[in-house]
Order: sequence, then structure tokens, then C-alpha cells
Amino acid sequence: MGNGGEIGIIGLAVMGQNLALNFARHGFRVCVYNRTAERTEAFLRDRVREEPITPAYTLEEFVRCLEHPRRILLMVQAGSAVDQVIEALLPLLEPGDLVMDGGNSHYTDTERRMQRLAAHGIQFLGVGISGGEKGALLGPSIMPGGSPEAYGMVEGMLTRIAARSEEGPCCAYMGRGGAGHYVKMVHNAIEYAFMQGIAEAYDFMKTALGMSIEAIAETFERWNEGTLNAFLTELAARVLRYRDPESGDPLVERILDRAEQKGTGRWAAQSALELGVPTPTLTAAVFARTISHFKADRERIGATFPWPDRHTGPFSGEILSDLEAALNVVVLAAFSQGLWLLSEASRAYNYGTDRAEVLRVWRAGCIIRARWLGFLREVVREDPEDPHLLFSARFRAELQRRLPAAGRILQWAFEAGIPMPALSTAVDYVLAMRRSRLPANLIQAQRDAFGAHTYERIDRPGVFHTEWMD
Ligand code: NBP
Repeated sequence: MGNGGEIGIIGLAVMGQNLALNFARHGFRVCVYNRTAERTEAFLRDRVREEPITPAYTLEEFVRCLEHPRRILLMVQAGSAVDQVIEALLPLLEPGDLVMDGGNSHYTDTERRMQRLAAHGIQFLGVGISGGEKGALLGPSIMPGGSPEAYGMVEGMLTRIAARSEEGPCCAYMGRGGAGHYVKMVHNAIEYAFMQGIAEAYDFMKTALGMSIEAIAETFERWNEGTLNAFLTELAARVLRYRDPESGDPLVERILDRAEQKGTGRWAAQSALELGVPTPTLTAAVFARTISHFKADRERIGATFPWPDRHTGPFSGEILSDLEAALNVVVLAAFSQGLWLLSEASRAYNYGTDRAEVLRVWRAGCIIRARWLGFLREVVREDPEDPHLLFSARFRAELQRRLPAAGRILQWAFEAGIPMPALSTAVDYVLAMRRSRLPANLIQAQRDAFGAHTYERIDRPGVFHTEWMD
């Protein structure tokens, strides 16, 4: 141990700056480097005060600034930038050094980079970080994956800067290889579904019930006091309450209805398809954003496709509690699907991911932090090997008592012309998973009839083919 930096951060956009300040405010000596020197200078000038942060303006200087073995966190744009920085760093590093990628990298890229660096004796961790810029500064949720030895080199530091819940620091080892980035990807997919569910509830209140934006905000605030207590529920209310300084109207009503995405939700859907794990609600949330992009097409089609668009009622006073129950169904289905996907990925890729630890790490600091997480963790701990939350009687009971309300909301939504893809897939998912016999027998018969694909029978073992057209 010397006076060198205990951690080096490359990339000083919003996340890198805030993480550097977070480490430094916890007493760690930090060295920072950014490709464009002006950004480093602006950071030091505008944000660094007493914190032990040392700038470097070349990679050579940066590497010299760090004590051995070096611990370096990359916070650059996901994609080719990560490879470029790694290639530039590689000749400057020594065996035993550790590089971490804290961006939203694809888990297969992480595995590839891990192998590339391992060939040079350099450790690599793929570190999922959630919480946005505020979380990075005040305490994010941190999901590191890679070798246990590499994690051991930074465990103390990462747990110090992480958010804390009543269950401890929101940082834990997520497993081998690309597990950290895989868990972060699933986190983001659940985030997509949760946000889509919230957007559908808002649409229902606005379009079917004709509620004012204020009344909708109030409803989310009330829901935030109950089982839907979550960062995203609270955020929805806050965003709805914000008024456009120019017009005085709720700003949300002036925002173009085209939702962007950076890829993690799509990657999760692709991975689910590859692994054969049904994640219809997570995937529906990705497609909902995709459909939102076709604004001009929607306007053109809608102009000649009349529908009531506003329910004529009468609504019972129970409708908002039905809607609250329906959003709970979306949230529970999203977690159920995400955790199933994690279970299968851990098995297929040999991650060794402990899903109870994942849920503990998601308790605070991250975007999907929610009251349900404590309950979900208990359910997973009942039988950690079970891929399905649906195998738990307690979990099923929570869904079952809300399903009729969710069904009523879907009926009303249909009449009012409101698409609710997150809710309808959530309900379908539960209905399909509780059904011992699905109509897949007819699909098998047709496949055999047109393509001789064969089928199995329920009354005797074997593989069969029939000449159906005779
Ligand atoms: P950005 O994703 O906007 O990346 C900007 C940084 O990447 C700058 O420091 C830039 O340097 C650097 N960079 C680029 Br672009 N190309 C480079 C290259 N070829 N070589 C070296 N540096 C390069 O920053 P961010 O929003 O802070 O996010 C960082 C990572 O964290 C991303 O992977 C992001 O997905 C992830 N993340 C972000 C959030 C969030 O809320 N923003 C939350 C969780 C995770 P320059 O100054 O020289 O252009």
C-alpha cells in the first residue's frame, strides 16, 4: 500500500463523475482519466472540492497513478468504446491487475473481454450498476460478476459505496462470467415491464376514467403507500405533478409519445428466446416501445378506425382498487418471468447466481426497488432451486386474489380501446402456467399433418406419425 490511487476511473460522463465522487467521499483515493481532457478539467473545476481525486491526462499517467495491483473501473459508453479502452490499456497493465466494466455491456461481450484479459493474467469483472446519476453519487445497486478472486479484490470498496437496505449493502457477487451484466440486463427488462404497467394504468385512468392528471398523480401517491410502494410508482407521481414552466400545464402531456430504448430490454427478450424461457410481459414492454415509435402510422390508421376511446361507464367505486390490483399482477408477473430467466441463464451459462442475493441487491439504490422485493426474497429462499415463483403457494395466493380484478380491467380497457400489453400478457402468463392442458395438442397434430414432424401421446409412450390426409 502506498499513496497511489486505490481505484482508477476511466470515463467522466455523468456516471463516472458521480462514482468517482462517491468513492472519494468514502475515503478512497481515486485517479480519473477521460479521453477528452476538457471533461476532466471541467469535473475538477466544477465538482471536486476536498475529495482525494487525482486527474491524469494520458493513460500512461493514469496507470502510474494507481497502486498495485491496479483496480480500474471503466465508465465509458457501452459497445466498441469499451474494447478501444481495453486495447489501449492492455500494454500498460501487469498480471494481477483488475479491470471492471461498469457500463451496460452485453454479457457475451463481457465474457469475450474476460477471456482476452485472462490471457494476459489480468482480471476482469462485468459490473452492472443501477440507480442512474443520483444513485451513482449517493449509493447505487451494484451487480458484479466474474471470478470470485477478482470480486474479492474490490468487494470492500464496492460494498462501501453501494446503497444500503435493512438487509445490508446492495452489492453482492452475482456469479461467474458475464453474470453481473446478465443480472443487470434482467433488472432493466423488469424495469421496462414495470414502467409499461404504470403507463398502462395512467392511460386507463386518463382515457377510460377521464381523470385529471392531478387525480392520477394522487392515485399513484396513494398506491405508493401500499403494496406498490416502489421508486417507479413514486417517480410516476412526481413526473405527473411537474408543470411546464411555459404553459403551466403538466409537462408530461406535452411530451411526444415515442419511447426510446438503449438495448438492454431487447437483449433480455433475445436471450429469453434463445434459452426458451417465456418472458411475455418483459418482451411485450419492449414491443410497446417499438410500437410507440410508429407515431405517423398510428395517426393514419387511427383516423379511419373509430373506437369509443372513452368508457361510458358506469364504473363502480372499486375500479381504482381493481386497477391497483392489476398493476400488482404486472409487477409480480414481471419478477416471476425475470427470475425464471435468471435461473435458466445461471444453469445454461454456469453462473452460479444466487437469486436471493440478486433480490437483496435490488432492495435499494436501483430503479426497480420496490416493497415486493422483501416478499419475493422470502419466496425464493423457501426453495432456492425452484425456477418458478409460481411453485410457491404464497406467491400464487398473491396473484390469485388479484387476477379477477385484472380481468375486469382488461375487459373495460378493450371496450375503451386501450392497449394494455403488459397487463394482458401478465394475465395470460398466469392463466397458461396454471393450465395443465393447453391446446398445443392441436398444434402438434397440424405440424405432423403438414410436415410429418411427429407427436407424442398422453396415453402411451413413443413418437408417432399419422397420414392425416388419407
Ligand atoms: P455515456 O454512455 O454517455 O459515455 C460517455 C463516456 O464515454 C465519456 O466519458 C466519453 O469520453 C467516453 N467514450 C466514448 Br463515448 N467513446 C470512447 C472511446 N472510444 N474511448 C474512450 N472513451 C470513450 O456515459 P454515462 O451516461 O455516464 O454512462 C456510462 C455507462 O454507464 C454506459 O455504459 C451506460 O449505459 C451505463 N449506465 C448509465 C446510467 C445512466 O443513468 N446514465 C445508468 C446505469 C448505467 P469523451 O468525453 O472523450 O467523449
